[in-house]
Parts: sequence; structure tokens; C-alpha cells
Amino acid sequence: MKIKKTIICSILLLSMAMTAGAQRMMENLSRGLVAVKTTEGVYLSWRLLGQEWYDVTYNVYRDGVRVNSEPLETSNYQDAGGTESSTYSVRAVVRGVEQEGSETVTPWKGQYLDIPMQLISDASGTDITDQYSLNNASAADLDGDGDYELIVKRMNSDFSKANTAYTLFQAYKLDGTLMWTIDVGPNIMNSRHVETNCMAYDFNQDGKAEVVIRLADGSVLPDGTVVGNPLANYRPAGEYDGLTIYQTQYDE
Ligand SMILES: [Ca+2]
Ligand SMILES: [Ca+2]
Repeated sequence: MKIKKTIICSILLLSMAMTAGAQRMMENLSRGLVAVKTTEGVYLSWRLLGQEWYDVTYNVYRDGVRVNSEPLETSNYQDAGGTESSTYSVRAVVRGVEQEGSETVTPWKGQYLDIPMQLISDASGTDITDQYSLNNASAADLDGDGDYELIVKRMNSDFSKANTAYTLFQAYKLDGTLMWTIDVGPNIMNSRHVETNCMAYDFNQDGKAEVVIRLADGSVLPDGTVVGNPLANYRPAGEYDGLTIYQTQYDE
């Protein structure tokens, strides 16, 4: 009997381990409440979190007062009484019990969120931002606070060997705070479709996203570490002089 029980326990443990191993990868995100002023008041939208697939509804609070008469079965709401100065919070109601309130937000000033990018300067301090175009972006929670950050590619497509301003990746918080910069250096060529892409996700599930970027000799990481040979510049002399690929199309 004792052996039999041990075997049953072992099977149960193995089964539990297999179940745990098969869990879906997820992000631990905030409610992500967004409010946008419209001609019909304020439109609100928020995340239905991964653990809320069961019996959940929501209450919307404007300036601390609940505005919906019945709990909402959707993750958005049009508040006819909302104004640009209203403050909003959302509370999930799980099996009849109202949960803690979300972050409090005010409506965006327009139909989109304007995130200012930092100016870019050369070694002498001259503003060379115009040499760059804003390219792809990836969203991920880099610092584990539940809010997404954006990793943006700021592309410099002047491939001449003499040019020392290279494509950058920068991470921004949604309020425009710059978190870090990676300079890809001279040995990664960039255009709309070439070579440098960025992938960001919490691959190891520790709550903070990792960023995967192709780099090369001379790339500079946020802490100043240079990848490989800092002096390497494999650009062929002369071949790309005066050639700025795709820059015109981007500016349009
Ligand atoms: Ca974050
Ligand atoms: Ca991680």
C-alpha cells in the first residue's frame, strides 16, 4: 500500500510539474486605462487582464464618483458627461466584489499621445537630429512597473565611411522620459527593411522585458560598453559617399 501511495504521489507531482511547464507566457501589466476626449464626451478603454477571464465586470469612476449605473461587461466606456479636465479610474468587480482602483488618468489632449523624442547631438554638441528619421518601434515593459515603454529606432541612412552619426535605438517611457540609448555603430547598415530590427518581450518571465537587437563591432550599449572591436569600420571607402538610401522617401 505504501508503495502504491508513493507511486500515486509521484504521478500527481509529475502531472503538476507538466501543467506548470505548460503555462502560457504572460506580461504583468497595469490596467492601461486611456481616456480620449471626443465630441460626445470622453471615451475610455482599458485592459481586460489575463486573469480576468471569469465573471468580471467593471465600474468607471469620474472625479471619484461612479458614472455607470450597472457594472460594465465591456472593457471600454463612452462617458457623455466627461470633460478634458475629468479624472478617471476603473475598478474591476470580480464575483461581485469590487477590486482596487486602477491608476488615475486624465484625457489625452488629442486623438493620439504625443511622445517627444530627445534631440540628437554630435560630439561637438551640434544638433544633428535632422539627419535622423524615426523608424520602427517595439512596445514592452522594460522596468516591470506594468506600463509599456517604447523602444524606437532612429535611423541614420548616410552610409558613407566618413559619417560618424549612426542609427540609434532609444527606450522611452510614455511621458517622454529617455531610459537609454544604444548606438549601433558603423557596421550595421540601416534602411527601411535592412538588418536592424528590434524585438522586446519578457522572455525569461522575471517581470521585465528583454530587448533583442542585432549589433556588430563598434556598437555602444547603454552603459558605454562597446561591442567587439571599437575601432572596426568595415564600410567601403567611397562606395556610399553621397548616398542616403530611402531618406527622401521617409521624409515624405
Ligand atoms: Ca514599464
Ligand atoms: Ca525578463
